[in-house]
Amino acid sequence: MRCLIVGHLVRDIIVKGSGIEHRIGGGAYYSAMALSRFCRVEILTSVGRDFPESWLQGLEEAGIVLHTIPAESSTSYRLRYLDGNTRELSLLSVAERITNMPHGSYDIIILNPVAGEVTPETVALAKRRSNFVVADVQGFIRSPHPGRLKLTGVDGGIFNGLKVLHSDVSEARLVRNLNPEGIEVLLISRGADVGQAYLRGRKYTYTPARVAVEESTGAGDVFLASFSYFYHNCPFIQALKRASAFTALFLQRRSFDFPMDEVNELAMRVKVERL
Ligand code: INS
Repeated sequence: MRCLIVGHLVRDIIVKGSGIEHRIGGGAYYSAMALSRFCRVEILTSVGRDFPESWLQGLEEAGIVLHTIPAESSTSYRLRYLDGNTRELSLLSVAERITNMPHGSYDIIILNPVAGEVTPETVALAKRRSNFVVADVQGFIRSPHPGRLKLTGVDGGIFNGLKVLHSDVSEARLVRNLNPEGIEVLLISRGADVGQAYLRGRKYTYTPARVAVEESTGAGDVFLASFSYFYHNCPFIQALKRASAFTALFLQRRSFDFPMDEVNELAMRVKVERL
């Protein structure tokens, strides 16, 4: 399987208590790492020369192919964690917008921007290139101007026709005219709490497996990518349970090298109900 992931790789500055860590991040990074164990992954992104070479090498070593639009500076966020699931974000710098796409056919295209870099035209282009396009709301509703994160809004019409759309519950409120029937699967997550999922407009709830989490960076990105892969290959409820378990194991370990057996075992503890 060949997958394209579109969005900025990010220089994350993670602040927890008095500790500071500089790490690679961005929805594209977490989605790509989650998929790299299952598929051939390419990332379409934009970074500047300030992006550490060793981080790019790490991606190449994971077998991920990069298509890079050069930029003056890379996108960078400061994420200050107040507790495992609560954080404050500040945008420090932004790379270039992504307005084109590599040619070729992809089994899955994941649009996972972090700072408004994927335009409605790029969403339309992706829909012409693949019949399995998925997206995360987060980067579509963020202002691209540096400073304390400002949320704008987006017209949900651009998401009609997508296979999967993921949104955090607080972000979903900023999507105007969001139409669950226009999207095959709509996933609305609430951190560790009960989430909602719509399959062609039919509502379900899911209760994620409980794990101890120190920080939640990348949770939505891993959930969206793993769900998309599982949903490409198995029925909806099974895909939802597996994606929720996969995300829980990632958050618990902050690595992707756990065996699928563990995912399948934990998936049995995820409750999905049709309303
Ligand atoms: C993180 C992560 C988050 C996103 C942040 C990003 O690395 O990808 O999902 O909200 O903006 O810096």
